Amino acid sequence: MTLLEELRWRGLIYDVINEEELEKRLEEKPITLYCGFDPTADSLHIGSLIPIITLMRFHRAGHRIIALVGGGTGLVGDPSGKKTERALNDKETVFDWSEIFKKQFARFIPFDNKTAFCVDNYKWLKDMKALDMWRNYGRHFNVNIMLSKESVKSRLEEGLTYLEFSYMIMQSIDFLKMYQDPKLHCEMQIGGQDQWGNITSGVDLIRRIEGAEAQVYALTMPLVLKSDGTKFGKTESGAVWLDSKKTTPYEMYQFFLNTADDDAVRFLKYYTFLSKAEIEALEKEMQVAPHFRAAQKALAREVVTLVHSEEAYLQALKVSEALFSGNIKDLNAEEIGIGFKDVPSLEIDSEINIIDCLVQVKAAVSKREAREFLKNGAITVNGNIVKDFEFTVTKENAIDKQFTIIRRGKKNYYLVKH
Ligand code: 383
Repeated sequence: MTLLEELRWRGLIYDVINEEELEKRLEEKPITLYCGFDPTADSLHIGSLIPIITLMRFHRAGHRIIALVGGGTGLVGDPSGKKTERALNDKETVFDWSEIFKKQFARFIPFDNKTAFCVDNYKWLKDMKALDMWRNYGRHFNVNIMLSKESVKSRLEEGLTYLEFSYMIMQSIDFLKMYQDPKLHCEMQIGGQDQWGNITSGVDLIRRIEGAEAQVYALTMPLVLKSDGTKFGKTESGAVWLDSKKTTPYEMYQFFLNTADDDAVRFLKYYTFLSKAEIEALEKEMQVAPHFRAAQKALAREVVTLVHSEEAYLQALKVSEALFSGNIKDLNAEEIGIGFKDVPSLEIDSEINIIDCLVQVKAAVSKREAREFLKNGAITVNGNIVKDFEFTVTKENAIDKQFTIIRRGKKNYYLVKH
C-alpha cells in the first residue's frame, strides 16, 4: 500500500486536490507538509490528535513535516466552524498556550529541524504592516471568492467581523511563506475538513504569486462523527484533553473503552498505528465476541500509550479492571484517587459506624435502608462483604490509611477519605 492508499483505507481522506499528481509526487521524493493549530486553550485535545497522527504517518513514511503553532492567527481567531465570534484572548495568554502546544507536540513528533519542524506564525505575522498586507496580499484576494467560503458564508446572517473575515488571508500567508522559505519549501497543507476554505485559499495565493505552474497540494481529513451523528471527543464534562492534569490517562482510557461497537474499527484506523492485518483481526474478534470488547481495549491501549506512556496505560488498565471486577484490594492510594475521582465521597476524622456512613455518603436514603442493604449482602467495604450492623469504618483499616471504598450492589462506589 502506498501512503495515500493507506490513508484512504483508514478513511482519513475527506478531500484532496491534485490526487494523482500527489500520488506521483510522494513516490518521487520526500515532500514537506504542514498542519496548523491555534492556541485557543491551555492544552491540545483529542480533536487535534488525528492531524498530529497523520503528520506522524507522513514522517514515518519518509516525508518532512511541520507542526505550526498559530501564535499569530490565535490572536485573530478562525471563524471556521464557529457560529459566533471567538473570545479575543490577550497576548500573554495566547503566548503561554503556544508554549504549551509546542511542548505537547514534542511528545509526538521528534523535532530535529531537518525532517520535522515546529514553527510559530507569530514570527512572521507580528511584523506585518497593515499597508504591506493590503498591497502585497490583499490585492490577490477576491472578495466574492472569500464570501463563497463556507466559514464566511455560514456567518453572513449572524454577522462576521472584519478581523475574522481576514483570518483566511493570514493562514494563506503562512502557506506562502513556508512555500517560499528555501529551508522548508513546504508544498502541502493538511487539516480537518473545516479547514478546506483556508487551505485552498492558500493554494490560490501561492499560484497567484508564484505562477500557475507552482505545484502545491492540499488534503483534508473528515470531521470525526460518532455513528449516532454527534461530534466525537466531548464528554459531559467537556473536551478530552491531552494534558493529564485536565483529563487523566484513566479518564482517557475509559473514554476510548466506551466507544460504541459501530465506531471502534473506524477509530482504530484513525487513531492507531496498528496495521491493516491487526485491525482486521480485531474486527473479526469483535464480530465473534463483541462482549469482550477487544477492539475498544486495543484502541484505548494504543491511544493512552501514545499520548501518555506505557506506564500510564498499565495503571489505567489496572484501575479499570479492578473497578470492573470489584476486586479493588490490589489498588494503592494513588490508584484509588485515580479510579474514584468522581464518585460520591465523605471525609471523616477518625471512625464511623457503617450504617451512619452509608447514609452520610448517600449510599442509602435512611438507616432502615442501610440495614436492608447490609442484611442482603449488598455492601462491600474494601472488597469484603459486610453484614454486621456494628461494623466500624476506621482509618486503621483504610487502604494506605487514606481511603475506604464502599460498594453497593455491582457498580455503585463511594469513597470515605480519612
Ligand atoms: C493556523 C495557521 C495556519 C494553518 C492552520 C491554522 C489553524 C486553523 C484552525 N485549526 C483548528 C484549531 O486550531 O483553526 N485555522 O483548533 C483545528 N486544527 C486541527 C484540524 C482541525 C481544526 O488544529 O480540523 C482539528 O485539528 O485542522 O479544526 O497556517
